[in-house]
Amino acid sequence: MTHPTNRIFSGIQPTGNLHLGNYLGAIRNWVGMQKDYECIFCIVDMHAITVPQDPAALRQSTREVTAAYIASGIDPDECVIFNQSTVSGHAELAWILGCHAPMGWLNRMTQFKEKAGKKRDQAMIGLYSYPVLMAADILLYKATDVPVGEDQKQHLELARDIAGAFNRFYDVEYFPLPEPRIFGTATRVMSLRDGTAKMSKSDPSDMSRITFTDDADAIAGKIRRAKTDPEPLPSEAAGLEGRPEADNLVGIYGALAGQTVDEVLAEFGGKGFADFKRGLSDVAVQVLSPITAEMQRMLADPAYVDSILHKGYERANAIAAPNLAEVKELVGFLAR
Ligand code: AQP
Repeated sequence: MTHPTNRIFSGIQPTGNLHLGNYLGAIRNWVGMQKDYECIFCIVDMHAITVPQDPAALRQSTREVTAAYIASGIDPDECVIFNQSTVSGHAELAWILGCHAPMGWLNRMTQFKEKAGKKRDQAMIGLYSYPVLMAADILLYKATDVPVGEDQKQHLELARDIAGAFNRFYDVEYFPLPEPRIFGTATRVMSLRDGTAKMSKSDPSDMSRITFTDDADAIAGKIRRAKTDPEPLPSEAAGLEGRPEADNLVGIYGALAGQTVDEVLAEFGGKGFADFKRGLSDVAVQVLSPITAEMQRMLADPAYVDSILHKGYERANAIAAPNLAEVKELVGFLAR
């Protein structure tokens, strides 16, 4: 049984406009990994429908996320880029793994609790079993490493537990246990309206996030209206404690400009937010404008985007299909 030695799997849900959090927390790090790893970057449309989606919007978002990957610097010749639903092995393996994952493990998942809220009984089974599908995504390719944000760490640990349970039950080292790659430098970007809430596609307020479809004026407007506090910026990182909005904006500036928090504060410490926000707008526009322009250029030619996804499907399925056949054999399913 062969195991790849350095294969990455990661994905983003096509649930709306990608935002600065997706870029700084995920995509930008992937760009840096493609030289050292065999990379599979998925647009996880099956995960997207764990909450209601409009079909036309889902199709459009799938193309947008694909274009955003490539415009951000992911090379479609080097990396496999595809949408999850085209490779049926994800659903098939999720079923098999779901038969090896006790409900007690899933009951601990905090994302389900947060997303289902108080209406737990009305939440869909798909939302509940989301982490099993995520385990299938990773294990279908025997990925060795998974870049994850802090928020997805618990799901990855579950994927490792499920892989271990499967291996033990069939008494075989079939699935490698995927390692989390949590970036020390990855930024957890918070909402522009509330420094304690994650910047998110599903936040009802568009003013809470900077998206890949915002032009320079929109970016500047959102930053200008971002929530702050009345104090000037501190001169050292310790002074950001208890000031979530200031902390978030300084963190974003540093991530975009490639500076540490102390370097940012060395420049802006003692100044008011008006000066700082002008600087932040400039650096945000500088980084995002070329990406959004390239994305728009690609989206004007949907057939090109679809051709990338089709090529990605063929490459992904070529890895997935033999793995799934081996899994079915181990489970004891008679082949056609
Ligand atoms: N605010 C964030 N800061 C840093 N990283 C973030 N990511 C998302 N938001 C931030 C990272 O982006 C990747 C893909 O996320 P996803 O779309 O699959 O799901 P999500 O984490 O649930 O993102 P959203 O925007 O909050 O989507 P919705 O609103 O649809 O649930 C992940 O690597 C994530 O860490």
